[in-house]
Amino acid sequence: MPMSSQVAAVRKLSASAALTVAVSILLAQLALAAGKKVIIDTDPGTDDAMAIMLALNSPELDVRALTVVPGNVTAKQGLENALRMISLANRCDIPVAAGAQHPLFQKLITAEFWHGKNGLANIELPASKCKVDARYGPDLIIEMVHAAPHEITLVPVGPLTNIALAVEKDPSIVPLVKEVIIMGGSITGGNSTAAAEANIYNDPEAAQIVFQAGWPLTMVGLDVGDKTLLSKKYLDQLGQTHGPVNDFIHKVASYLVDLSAQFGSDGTPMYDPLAVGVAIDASLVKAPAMHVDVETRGEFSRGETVANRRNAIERNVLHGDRYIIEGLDKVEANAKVCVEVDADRFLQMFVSRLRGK
Ligand SMILES: [Ca+2]
Repeated sequence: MPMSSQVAAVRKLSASAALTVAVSILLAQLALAAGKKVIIDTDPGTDDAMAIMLALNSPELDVRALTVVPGNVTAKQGLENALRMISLANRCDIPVAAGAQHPLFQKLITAEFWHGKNGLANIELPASKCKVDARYGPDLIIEMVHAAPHEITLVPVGPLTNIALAVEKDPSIVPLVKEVIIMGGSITGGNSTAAAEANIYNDPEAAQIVFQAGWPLTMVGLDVGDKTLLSKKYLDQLGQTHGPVNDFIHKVASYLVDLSAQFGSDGTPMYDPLAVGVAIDASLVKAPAMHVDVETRGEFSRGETVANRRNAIERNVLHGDRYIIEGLDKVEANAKVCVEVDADRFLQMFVSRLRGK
């Protein structure tokens, strides 16, 4: 082949390679523009408010619905809060559905003590322009998962009642859900009790159903949330810019930072927002695989997420009057448990997404 033909061939090849690269970039951008489809199941809730607004202002996510569960506040108050927030964000296109009215087997424990009388730091948002979706939350989850198989990520940031009801009603959704990213649990002690974190403590039976369902599950627990403190520094950054959502979240965060100060902390833990953060970018956390069970009995430990760090248990075999350890039996991991977080990177992302919104 003469030199000029070789050059032409190379040019042709480069042009086609460049085209391939351009097409893949375009496809990647389109995928990003579409965003990861998420349903947020929430008990709104101050940190729920921050989580929802983060999700709505993150291009990586496509929020398909909010389903409301009782927890921080009653189901009725939670629904009102969700509707007002979605209206403030001008997103009446997102369905907001009511769900369970109480935990599966126990009385509800509400947390106005931490979240303010209305659950939203006593901030009175304008009445909602958006209307409630008529569907029942668990049914809406079932319907959406079947309509977009392998595409929906569930982000439950309240007690797991609605998710458990959906699984119980239609177990066929389990292999069709892309993943479940939960705010809840802890492997280093609780906040409701010495052992239990509040979302799990509020419905341990529901949590056990969700943890054992057999889908890809990530637990963003109390312990990593406690390492992710929104301090005055970040609050002040958010206070420098303005917009309806920016100003609302600044007020919510101010309330929480003041509340934390009363309990001797330099900032407010970003529990629910971090679960949304992990949905946006899983590299924010380190999350080894473990087998997690939820304690549903236990004199002191009801609601504890009991994690097997070794993914094995001893095999004890009865010989006469005693058991003898004869080896180890493997237990399969059922959750990725967040143990470390790049807190500063997350907090910078949080502030940057909400500035001026
Ligand atoms: Ca919550």
